[in-house]
Amino acid sequence: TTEKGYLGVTPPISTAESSEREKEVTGTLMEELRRQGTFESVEEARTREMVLGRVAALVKKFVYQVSLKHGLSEAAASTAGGKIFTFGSYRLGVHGPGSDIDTLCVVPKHVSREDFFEVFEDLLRNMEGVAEVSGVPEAYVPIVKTKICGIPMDFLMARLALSSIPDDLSLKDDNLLRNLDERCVRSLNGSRVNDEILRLVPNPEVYRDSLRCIKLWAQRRAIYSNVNGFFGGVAWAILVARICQLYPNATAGAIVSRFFIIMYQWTWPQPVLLKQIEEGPLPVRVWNPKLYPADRAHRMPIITPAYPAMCATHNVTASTQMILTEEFKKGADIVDKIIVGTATWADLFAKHDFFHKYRYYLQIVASTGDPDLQIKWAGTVESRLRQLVMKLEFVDTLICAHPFIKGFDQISYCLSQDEMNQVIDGQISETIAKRNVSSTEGNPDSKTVYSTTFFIGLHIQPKPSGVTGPRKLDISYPTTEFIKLVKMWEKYDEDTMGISVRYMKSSGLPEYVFDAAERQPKRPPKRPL
Ligand code: 3AT
Ligand code: MN
Ligand code: MN
Repeated sequence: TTEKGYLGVTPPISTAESSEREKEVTGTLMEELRRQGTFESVEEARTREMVLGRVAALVKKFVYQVSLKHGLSEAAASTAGGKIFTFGSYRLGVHGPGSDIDTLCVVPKHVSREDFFEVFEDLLRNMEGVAEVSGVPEAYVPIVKTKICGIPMDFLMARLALSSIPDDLSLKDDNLLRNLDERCVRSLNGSRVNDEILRLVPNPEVYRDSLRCIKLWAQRRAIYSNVNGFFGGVAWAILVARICQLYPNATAGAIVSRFFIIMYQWTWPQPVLLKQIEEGPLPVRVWNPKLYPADRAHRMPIITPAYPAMCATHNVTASTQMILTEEFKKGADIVDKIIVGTATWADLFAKHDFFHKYRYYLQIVASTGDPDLQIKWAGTVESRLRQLVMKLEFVDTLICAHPFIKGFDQISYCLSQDEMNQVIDGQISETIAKRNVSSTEGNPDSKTVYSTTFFIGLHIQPKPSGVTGPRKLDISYPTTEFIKLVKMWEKYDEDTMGISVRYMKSSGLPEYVFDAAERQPKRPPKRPL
């Protein structure tokens, strides 16, 4: 801890030990987390460590080879070093089976980004147990994705202004960021944020168990998604860390129970901070609502603890705030019942009811004829859905526009232009849906359409009593504006990419949104007149 005797921007709420009952429910929580399959096997854990050991050696070999290539002496090349830092769920210790290992490769100044995407990628390809290496050097945060011995890996790279990278290098010093390329600053950020979070929680073990619970709950409730305006991994990690600071001696069960009630009652837009925001050596913006109107617009600000401080939740809209708040309340009620023994942890992890919750939905379909292009086009449409949500929020009779956190991918084999139009429009008939690739092979008219379908649930004001006839809801303006907006994408091409928005009753939802166990109860046909 620090000179003030506690971690965080205020003193703790309580430094008391947890009660016997809280300890008891912590035990049942850990059992439930195991039952839900959130932990990896001992064998997988061993594989991860082995893979990380080999990757650490590979980065050193990479730096050594590139150093020689750039004309450094043998002696200088062998002291040039190179070090890996993990971040993401693995670093926090809350990863599940199948999670990736997010790995930052830190290299000395004479090793370039081009070297990383040529030499390092090549070294990876030739490493034993490596499958499918794919580099995306042009990304906002350039990345190499691969799988080593079955473990998915994400590699970022940062080149520091140092001639060698010692094994005991720490990334804590803000001055390391001086004179770096912006992509390197961004690549360093994830790791620096994670390290700060771990430094700022009083008890890492309690923190990990609590965060594992909250992550599972948020995923099940379909509110784990940064792009759609809910909270992403970093935001959840910071929130749980803040509760841990407020109850430094509590067990995980107690932290989780305090989490829901504190988050439900939080007086937004008061920000959630793990430490005071600091200025630093770069000419970059630090989150500051007093100075910047854009920051003032953040509804539920959760601020990252490493310099430069940023808001991890700038995507939250009026609707997603409403939904998050409602979920905090539901969580608080369930946890209260768990403490008194009238509910179980399994109740907390119950699946969301998004596709049963609303009477009306918007269905948004992004389509192309090419699987690689589809990923980019669907990603673009998804990243703009928030704009549609925000425009819908302006519609008078609409209380809430609830975006679902994932799109549904489909491949359709069409035999006519008519069928293609149906798919592009999001009306995939049973005939098309059931057709498979083998039945269309050799047919010259067959066209494959890749589509990704997103849904927005619409909570519409009930009709005032006494008023008859359908409630008017004019969504044509938001819809048209949204379609215009996605078509402004620089790679948009009218001939190869489709976008459609359709308004539908819940009875029109496609079968694939439901689990086998929760097939939508088809209402019996009305009695004939
Ligand atoms: P998993 O257990 O891997 O699902 P995670 O929290 O590790 O959970 P990710 O691996 O997706 O999640 O992300 C880890 C960090 O990587 C979080 C963020 O700092 C960074 N990150 C994720 N996606 C992107 C992205 N598209 N661009 C830049 N940084 C990203
Ligand atoms: Mn990860
Ligand atoms: Mn990742």
